[in-house]
Amino acid sequence: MGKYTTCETAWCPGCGDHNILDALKTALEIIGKEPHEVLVVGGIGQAAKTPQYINTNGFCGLHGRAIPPAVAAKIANKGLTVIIDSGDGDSYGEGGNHFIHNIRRNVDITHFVHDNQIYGLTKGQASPTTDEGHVTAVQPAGSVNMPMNPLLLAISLGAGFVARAFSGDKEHLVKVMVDAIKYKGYALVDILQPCVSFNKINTFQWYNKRIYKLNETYDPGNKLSAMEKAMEWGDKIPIGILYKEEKPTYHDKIHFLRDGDALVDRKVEVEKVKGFMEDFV
Ligand SMILES: Cc1ncc(C[n+]2csc(CCOP(=O)(O)OP(=O)(O)O)c2C)c(N)n1
Ligand code: SF4
Ligand SMILES: [Mg+2]
Repeated sequence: MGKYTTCETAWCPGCGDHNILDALKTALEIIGKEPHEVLVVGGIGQAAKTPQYINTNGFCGLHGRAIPPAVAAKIANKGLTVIIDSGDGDSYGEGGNHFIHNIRRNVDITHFVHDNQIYGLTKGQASPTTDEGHVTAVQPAGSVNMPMNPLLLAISLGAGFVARAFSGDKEHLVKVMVDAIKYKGYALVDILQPCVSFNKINTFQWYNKRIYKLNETYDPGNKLSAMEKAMEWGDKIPIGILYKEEKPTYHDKIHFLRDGDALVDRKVEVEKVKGFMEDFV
């Protein structure tokens, strides 16, 4: 048995979440960090239960609030490998504002989004990535909103690692996860994840018919091609690393964080702090 273990989950049999949890475990085994060196963070939702199912450090935030504690943990403890594992609603809907502004910060964290194009836990309402016209129990005439394109948004905001994977292709998913975790800076992987109970449209078969892998002739360093690939959705859906660029992280730009020990390992100089506080009395 490896260092990483998972436990029984409350997910439906056949749900795409199972493969993502397995792939995460395999990716962490490959990377070789100890479980205590890793923090997995979720918000609320089916996907967001992941931190409860793997033997790393874990944190469950409020709905839409996976990104702020993940960023805070990395700022406080730069030695931690910080991974967000959460849903499309959590990451792009309730957490949309955090998604946008933390891309701009480029903190060195990895963001895996279980994108089932639906609110799974609350039984199938439209999420930000639900296709227009998709009929749900509370959108009986079909979703009227245009779906959000998280990959295009992330690339346009300057994210340095933007990828898409599919929960039905675990081998490929593991490879993308390993590259994303190793990347220095904010890395987004949107993982297409069929919700077998509440999304009867975007099924394993639906994705299998459309998905194709980007091959070695594709250049992930070309931003315009990456944007074009991010917009490809319909009869053909590309998976793989759409965009990759090395760039300075938040810690690289703030010397106080970059140099010296992690904040959690520094001595707090109480007398100095008292002095500052007295200025405000
Ligand atoms: C602020 C807030 N709004 C709504 C909810 C209700 N809620 C809980 S989980 C959920 C849906 C989660 O969807 P997603 O993030 O896509 O995860 P999934 O269950 O599909 O994996 C909603 C709407 C909540 N808990 N908090
Ligand atoms: S409701 Fe959907 S997302 Fe949630 S566990 Fe079941 S199949 Fe998976
Ligand atoms: Mg969802």
